[in-house]
Order: sequence, then C-alpha cells, then structure tokens
Amino acid sequence: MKLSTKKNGFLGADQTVSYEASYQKAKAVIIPFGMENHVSYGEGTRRGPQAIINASHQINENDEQTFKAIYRCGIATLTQPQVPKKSTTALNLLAKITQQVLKDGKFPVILGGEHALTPAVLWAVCKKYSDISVLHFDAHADLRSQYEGSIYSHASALRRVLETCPVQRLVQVGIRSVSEVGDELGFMRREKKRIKTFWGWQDPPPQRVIKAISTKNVYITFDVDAFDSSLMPATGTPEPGGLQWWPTLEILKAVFAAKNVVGVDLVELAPIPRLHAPDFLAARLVYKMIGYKFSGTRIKAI
Ligand SMILES: [Mn+2]
Repeated sequence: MKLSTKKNGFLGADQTVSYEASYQKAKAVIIPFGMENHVSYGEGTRRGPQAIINASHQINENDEQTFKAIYRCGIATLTQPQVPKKSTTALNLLAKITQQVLKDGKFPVILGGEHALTPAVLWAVCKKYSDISVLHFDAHADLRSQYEGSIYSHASALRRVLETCPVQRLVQVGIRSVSEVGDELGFMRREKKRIKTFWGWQDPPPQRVIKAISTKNVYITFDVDAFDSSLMPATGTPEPGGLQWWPTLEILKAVFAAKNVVGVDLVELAPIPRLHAPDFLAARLVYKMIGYKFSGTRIKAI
C-alpha cells in the first residue's frame, strides 16, 4: 500500500527548523484517523487529529525530563485518508495503513477519532506480533457486547479486540464507568484470567501495572477521558475522579522502560473551540510517548 505524508503535520516547522522527518527516515509515524461513526453524547472526535497536530506546533522540542530533543528520532505524519462512513470499511482501511507502517519497521501512533478504531489497529499489530498484551487507559471499560445497535461501537472497542485478536492480556487503568446491562461486569468476571482492571480510585503504582502485563510486547490504547474531567473536558463522555498528569506519565515511563511497546493510539479528543488546553495535553502526551520510546526513560536533573 502506498502511503503519503503531510507537510506541516505533527510538530511542523518554524522559520529555521523543520521538526518533521521524511517517511523513509521516520521511526515514529503519526496516522491521523478522525473516525466518528458512532456518537453517544458529545460529538467532534473527527476534529481530534487536526487539533492535536495544530497544538503540537507549539510544543518546545526539548523534553523537560530527559533534556533530549525528541523530534530527532524522526517523526512523520501521514495524510489523513477520507474516512469511510461504513464502520467495517473504515476499520479495514485503518488496518491496512497500520499494517504497512508496521511492515516498514516503524512505530505507529494513531490519532482518533473514536475508540471504535482500536480493533483495526490490533488486527494489524497481531499479524506481526503473536505475543501481545494491551494496556488500556480509559474512564470506561469499553467491554459491552454491543452498544446502540452496533458491535463496532466505541463502547465495545476492547470487547471486539479480545474477541477478534489473540491478545493475551488486557490491562485497564483508570476505569470508573462500567455497565451491567451491557454485560461488562459479567464479561470481566468470565474473562478474569485475561483482563486485569485497575479502577479509577485505585491509582496503581507503575510496578503493579507492569506486573499485570504478561507479555514482552505491549500495545497502548489511550482514551483521553481516562484523565480527570478537570484536565480533559474535551471529550464526549467525561468522568470525574480520573487520572492526573504526572502519575500517568510515571506509569507510561515505567511501561516503556520494562516492555517493548509496539504502537499506541490516542482517541476520543473532541476539541472545544477556544478551550485549547485539552488539545495541548493530547499533543504533549503523544510527544512524551514517542520520547519514552526513542529518547529513553531515564530522567535527569539539571
Ligand atoms: Mn472512554
């Protein structure tokens, strides 16, 4: 599959320096995919990828933990394709794109869009890696058998992953919204060997999260509503009692150090016009994760 990159994508350029790499030279490839086929409450996730890209142009390139200029690892941004309206067609397209990026030996970073896109990424990831776990940050368990008539709803995203991919373990962090009617609790109980859920009130130390991940390879899916709604109001279904910034980065840093993270997605940002802090948070989180992957996780003090 032929992939095309976009100028002025993630990080962009200022007058003197371009922070973007060519596709050939990039280690990390940003895949914007503003899929929004199911909306339960607040709409706007289709605008998420561009809001993250716009905010990323304001990121100072030097990381304040490692004091490294993360962009030097090479980051390219793909042109967003027209996202098909039919869910299965959209998912197959995203799976194909991700498969190509993985085949080219690059680290895929998918920008959503709604959480419904995650199964497609895992279809591609599981073609390359047989020994894989999923680390899932979210306010919601996303384990419903179906939701509002669709099995490809965002509320069923991780259930579809577990049903359609040979994922060994699902480790959930930040969960504080779970449905009984949607058979989430029942499914969790039946699959308790495969699913480990850390509830929002538990605030697990990084080592407990790492211990729960049974494989060397990990895929991270990050629904921005995992964060407390005060930090992240720009999402369709915000919940109080969520994650905070530095403790979350501590978990991510520890996981990137201990495991082989093979790809990430960041989903469910629904930008609010004139409230740009959430867009900046999302852009910074993407930059941090790429940094942990390629610039290391050892924190320096200067
Ligand atoms: Mn969610």
